[in-house]
Amino acid sequence: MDKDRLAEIFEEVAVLLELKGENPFKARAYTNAARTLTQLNEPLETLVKENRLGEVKGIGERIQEKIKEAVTTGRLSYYEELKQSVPEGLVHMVDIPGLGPKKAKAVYEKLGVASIEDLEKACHQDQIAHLEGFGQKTQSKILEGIEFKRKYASRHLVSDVLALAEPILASLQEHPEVIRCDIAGSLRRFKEVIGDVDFLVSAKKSAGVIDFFTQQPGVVSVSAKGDTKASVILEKGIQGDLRVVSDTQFPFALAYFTGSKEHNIVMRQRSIQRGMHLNEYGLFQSREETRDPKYLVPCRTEEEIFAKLDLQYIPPELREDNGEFEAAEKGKLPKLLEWTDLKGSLHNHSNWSDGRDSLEQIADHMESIGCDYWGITDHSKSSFQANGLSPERVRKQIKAVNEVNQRLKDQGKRFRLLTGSEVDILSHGKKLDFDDSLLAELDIVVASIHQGFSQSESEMTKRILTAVENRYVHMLGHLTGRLLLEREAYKVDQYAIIDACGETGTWIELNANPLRFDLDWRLWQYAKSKGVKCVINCDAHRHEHAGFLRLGAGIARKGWLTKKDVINTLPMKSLTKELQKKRSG
Ligand code: DGT
Ligand code: CA
Ligand code: CA
Ligand code: ZN
Repeated sequence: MDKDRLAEIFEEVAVLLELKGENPFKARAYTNAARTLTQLNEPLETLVKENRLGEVKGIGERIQEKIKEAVTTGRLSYYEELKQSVPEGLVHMVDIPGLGPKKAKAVYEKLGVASIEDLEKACHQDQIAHLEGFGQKTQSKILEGIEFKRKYASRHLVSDVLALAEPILASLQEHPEVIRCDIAGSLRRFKEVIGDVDFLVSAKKSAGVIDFFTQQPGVVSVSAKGDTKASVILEKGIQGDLRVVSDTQFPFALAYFTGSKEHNIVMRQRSIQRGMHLNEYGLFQSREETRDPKYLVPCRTEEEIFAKLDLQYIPPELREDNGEFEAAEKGKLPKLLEWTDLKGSLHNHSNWSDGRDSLEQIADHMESIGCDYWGITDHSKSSFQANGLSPERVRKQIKAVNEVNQRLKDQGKRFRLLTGSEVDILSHGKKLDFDDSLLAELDIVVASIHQGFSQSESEMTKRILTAVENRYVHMLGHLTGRLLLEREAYKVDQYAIIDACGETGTWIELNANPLRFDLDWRLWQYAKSKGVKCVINCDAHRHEHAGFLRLGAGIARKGWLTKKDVINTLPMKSLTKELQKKRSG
């Protein structure tokens, strides 16, 4: 057990002791010990092995024994027993602003309230206000605290976080004292869902930068402000952390705070195997944990750190300990897709179904932002809630698309719309919403599920497989139907579907709507191994959704995809050829 984990445990022990109403000095001793541990410069193992715990200031004999036990056995029986004796919900209650251990204990003893949910109920029933020492004001503060904790403890879509973080990064970059700055953490790794944003800055002096950061537009409140760190709450309740370091430390801190934790652990191990120590302060030529500059192995950039550990530069999106080390060791990391490789989106909607814009408007806009083509795949008739098209309307739309294309051609433009349909995979009879004869008339056919979500996994899988086996279906749309942070995926055997797609030459969409990112990035390496191509689709319902291409590319990178793996990097001519393959095969 390392000192950070043990420090966390000691903090929790202190809370548990307070909840049990034990002597406050005893609780404080654990809080102090926790702080001492995090500031320790040596590994605990060394101190224990050499019997030198007594040298550490502020740690009494009783706590020394606990440290020994934790370090040698990896467990702390005292902590485990304490935990058993206090309801778990009560521990969570302590974190509510306006409550704390003393009040939590009182509420528990007097009303038997032992969870946040029960506490909220008791507030609404006006029970808390009538407890001795509480009152109306405290009660409403507790309710606010619960609200706050729910909202701000939540997780956020990468798109929302990016929209707030990028302007702040840009403005930090402009600050005169800032030397280098970047975003670290899960946002830099491009996770689909983000906890908080981590900004990192190098500067000669930090005070001005910290003030500047806390005054940025988008900052709603400042939760903490120190000499080298600050935490703020941004709009939508997103937390932002800033750390200011020296420019020498910058690349090391950037690598450390980019994570992931799992990736960092391997990096650390690699440094130890080479007689060094890597942490947020630097890479040190030392067999012990240290931050002493005299052992520093200077590195100007992350590239140099990786090189010192005999690794190719690992792009942030791949830092999940998901095979990147094996590949980087051999210099075999793929050259990841760039979003600018994308030439258009093949699954999109117009005002013929539930989109906002007309065919003319879509063509002009997508041409103006530099696309080569744009697929119009409105809903099919069974999606009546989305104004799905009947076969007659589909045929009319084909004509309308051709007219737009004729106009573009006359204007000497290269851009073209493609005709298509997002055809429903029906829930019964294992069928698609349109006959093959109609599908054969379209440039692009996307098959998706929009109804009958509650079927069993085997039924759902079979249903989708009929679409895969149809020679006119080019690709599957949003395979699992998940909506991040809103709706779980329906049950489906994704591996079986991927296998079948590989066998039939069917593509799978990476739906780039940030609520979906479906197929998930974790499955693309498998899909690739089965020879399945990816299509990064905006599923656009309005012009602004064209921006999803960039987000989708980020997720594709996270899934290790290269330009070659993605169909809509192809120029029009090769795309048209690819679109014919399955049909004629
Ligand atoms: P999030 O914010 O939950 O979306 O995810 P991250 O990855 O941004 O996590 P965060 O903000 O808690 O910390 C940023 C990075 O700092 C994390 O990816 C790795 C590094 N880090 C934080 N705590 C630890 C730790 O205890 N051990 C190691 N090895 N790395 C850590
Ligand atoms: Ca973070
Ligand atoms: Ca953080
Ligand atoms: Zn769609």
